[in-house]
Amino acid sequence: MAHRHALAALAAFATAGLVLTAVPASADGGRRPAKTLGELAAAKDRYFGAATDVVGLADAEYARQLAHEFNSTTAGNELKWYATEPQQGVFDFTLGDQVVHFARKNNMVFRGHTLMWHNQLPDWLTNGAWTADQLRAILKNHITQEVRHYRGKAYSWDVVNEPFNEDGTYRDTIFYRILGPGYIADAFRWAHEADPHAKLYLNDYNVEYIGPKSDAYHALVKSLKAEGVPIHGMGFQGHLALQYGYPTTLQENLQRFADLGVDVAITELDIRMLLPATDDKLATQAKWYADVTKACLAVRRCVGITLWGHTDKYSWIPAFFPGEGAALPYDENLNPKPAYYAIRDALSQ
Ligand code: G2I
Repeated sequence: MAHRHALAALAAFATAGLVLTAVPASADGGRRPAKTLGELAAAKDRYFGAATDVVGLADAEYARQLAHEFNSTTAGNELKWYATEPQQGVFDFTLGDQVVHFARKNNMVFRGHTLMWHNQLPDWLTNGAWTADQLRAILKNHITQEVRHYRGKAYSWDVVNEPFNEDGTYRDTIFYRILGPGYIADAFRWAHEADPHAKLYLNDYNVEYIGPKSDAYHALVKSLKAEGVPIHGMGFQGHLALQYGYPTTLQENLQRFADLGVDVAITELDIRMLLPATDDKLATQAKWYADVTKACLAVRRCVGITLWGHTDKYSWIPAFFPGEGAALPYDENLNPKPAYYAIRDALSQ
C-alpha cells in the first residue's frame, strides 16, 4: 500500500469513513468555501488533529469547535495506565470510551495514547516489588487488554512513550530497571498481537531536531526494524517554546526516520511563549506553526499533525511552566489566533 495514502486506510478504519470532501458553505453566503484544518489536511492525505479530554468535552462550544475543525483526536489522559488499570487486573475504560465515542461520532481518526509511560502510573504498580517475570506478565496483560478493547477503533498507539533521556541513554524507569531494554520490543509485539491493524509508534519530546536524543531513536527504530519488530511510526511530540528557538532540522529529521520505513507524525504540537503574549510573539508563533505544517507536508510519510489541545482555555502549559502559555492556535475565548490562519495557509499551498 502506498504509504502516502494514510487517509485511505483511515477512512476504511472510521465507521462511516472520513468526510474528506464535504465543504460547508461559509458565513459570507456560501461564495467562498470555508475549509476546516481537517478538510485541508485531508486534501493532502493527512489528518490534522487536536488532543482532548473528558473535561473539555463537557464544554459544548469547545466540543463543537473540535469536531468541526479537526479530523483526528487523541485522549490527553484517559488511556494512560493510572486511568485504565487503577487496580491490578481491574480495567476501567469508561473515560477513554467517552473520548473514542466522540471521535467516532464525528468521523475523527483516533490516536491511542499511551500504553507505557513512566508518568501517571497507578500506585500499585510503582509501589510493587516485582520480579522480572511478574512485571513482564503485568505489562503483557495491560497492553493486551487495552489494545484489544480498542481494537478496530484506534488508528494508532503510542506504545512506548519517552523511554530515552536527553543524551540518548535509556531513561531509568521501572520497566527499564527491572526488564532491561528488551521491554520495548516486547511491548510492540504484544500490542501487534492484540490489534494487527493498529499503527504502533514510539513517541517523545525534544526529538524534533537532529541531536543525541533523536539519534538514539533513529538507531533504535533501525534495529527494531532489522529484528522484525512490528514498529510502524515515530511520533515527534513538538512541545516547542519561542525562547528556545525553532528546530530547523525538523524536516530533515522526519525524512531520515521515514527513510527507515516507518510513518512519522507530529503528535503533541504546541508552541508556548513567555507571557504576556504580544503581537510580535504571536506572529513568530504563527510562522512556527506554518513551518511545522510545511515540514510535515514535505515528507511523504508524515501522516498528520496533532495539537496538544486546540485552545489556550484548556492547555497544560500554565500549570507546568508558570509564566508561560498562549501556546495553541485558539485563544482562551476559543477565537482563532494568527497561528490558526497560518496553519490554514500552509495547508492550502
Ligand atoms: O506533559 C505534557 C505531555 C508530554 N507528553 C506526554 C503527554 O501525555 C503529556 O500530557 C500531559 C497532559 O496534557 C496533562 O493533563 O501529561 C500530564 C501529566 O504528566 C497531564 O497533567 C495531569 C496533571 O499532572 C494532574 O494533576 C491532573 O490530575 O493531568 C491530570 C488530569 O487533568
